[in-house]
Amino acid sequence: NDIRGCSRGSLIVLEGLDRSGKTSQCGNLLAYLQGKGFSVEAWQFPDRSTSVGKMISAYLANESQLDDRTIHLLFSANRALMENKLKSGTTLIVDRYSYSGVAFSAAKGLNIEWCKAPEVGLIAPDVVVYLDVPPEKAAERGGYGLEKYEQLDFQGKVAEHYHNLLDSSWEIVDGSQSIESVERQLKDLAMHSILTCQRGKPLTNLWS
Ligand code: 2DT
Repeated sequence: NDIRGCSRGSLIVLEGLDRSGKTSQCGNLLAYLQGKGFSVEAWQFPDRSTSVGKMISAYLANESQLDDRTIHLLFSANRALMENKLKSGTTLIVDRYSYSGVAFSAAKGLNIEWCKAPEVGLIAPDVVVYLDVPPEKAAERGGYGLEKYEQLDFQGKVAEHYHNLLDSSWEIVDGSQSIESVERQLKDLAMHSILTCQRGKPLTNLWS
């Protein structure tokens, strides 16, 4: 039973507030798993390289205005297909996914079920790692940039919505710990998830 080949890859999602450390931890985890010889890719949503992604990017930079429902649907239209990648044995480490979609839009007051609807049926992650950092602490980390959602009061609402979305696939990691400590926990969670998928854990779908 070669742990590096044949069976499907794992879908590992990192979620958390802005400045929670997701992006650097995704990079570290990618390097670690590649070093172990796994087939692995790091993706991120929004994918700003596509034409829809460019519209999203302009919106986030306050260069365009869109109705809250319109931007929600653009984020949905920006999700890429994962099933074939996973089935070919590649593990995906994904920086934000549908949970960001629901938490950020619901924080603006949109109906939660409405927010989930366009993403019913997407592949569900095997593990969602939530990097838990209090909004105040995240805001202190070198400050926010200039993007639309990077404001303390709004991030507080997003955090509440994230907590309402928790289910059994979530692992909460205290993102206030040292980078090394967070990294160690992520490696363990990722390895565990990859092995479970290799042993035949079936793919499931979101929000059903
Ligand atoms: P980054 O700073 O990580 O590039 O995120 N967002 C993201 C949504 O509102 N809906 C979504 O579906 C996704 C994936 C979170 C850019 C911002 O976009 C928000 C922060």
